[in-house]
Amino acid sequence: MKKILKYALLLAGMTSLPAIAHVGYSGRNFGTFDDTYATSTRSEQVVTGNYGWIDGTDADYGDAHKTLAYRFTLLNPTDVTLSFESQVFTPATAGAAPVLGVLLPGFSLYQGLAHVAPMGADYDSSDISKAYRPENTEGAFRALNDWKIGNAPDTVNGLPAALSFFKFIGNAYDGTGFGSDGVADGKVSHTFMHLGAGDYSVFLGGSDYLAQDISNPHLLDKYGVTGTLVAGVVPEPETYAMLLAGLGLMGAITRRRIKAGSV
Ligand SMILES: [Ca+2]
Ligand SMILES: [Ca+2]
Repeated sequence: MKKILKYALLLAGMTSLPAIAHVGYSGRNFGTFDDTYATSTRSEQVVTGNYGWIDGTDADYGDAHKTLAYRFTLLNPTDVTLSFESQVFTPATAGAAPVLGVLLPGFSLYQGLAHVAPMGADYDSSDISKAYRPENTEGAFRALNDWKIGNAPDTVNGLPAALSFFKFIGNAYDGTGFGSDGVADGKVSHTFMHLGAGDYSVFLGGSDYLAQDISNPHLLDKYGVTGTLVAGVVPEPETYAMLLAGLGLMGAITRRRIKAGSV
């Protein structure tokens, strides 16, 4: 599998833009939340390959380039639900091809953030990343463990290279394998209870392990995804009761109106 992957990465390197080669959160910052109930959605994000998340569950780690990084910040301890769903769409860029593949999404949540501008972005093949991770690993990404990835020295500002640290909290993935959500429908969701205040990163990618095979005609396909974060304390039961009572009342009024109109 390793040799296959190296060849695949070579191909991927030739066909992908440099901009997606480093860990970045552009377009994928869910925002900052306290314990007030709030939701945030980030749509039309694109990941290459349908295996990026699950490839980081094995002994030789995974390639962070085949994942997407999201971030959010909590000001107070609270619950957070993260949901990801495969999204077929046509990018707004003129002449861009539609993103048609159905992603089987998998993701992991970590405490910590990658380096963000003005610091240099982290990447798998930086000297400091390679020095940190074991030899013969496919990349720095680990789906079920703590992990580190670093940037290059900043020669302009005289800053040394540094490692970012991601402390593993939990994960979920779409599919029917061990530990999956049991239904391969392009959707996965998980609630993390009582997260503390601080910065968090989510790494998302495909969860079809066999999709990384070089013979897969969809090896380098692009997959679209929309992600939703729900933060804060879910409304109290009394609030639900009032809401349901209100809906019931509206339903009764509507039924009465329909009936009245039909007479
Ligand atoms: Ca791997
Ligand atoms: Ca599912």
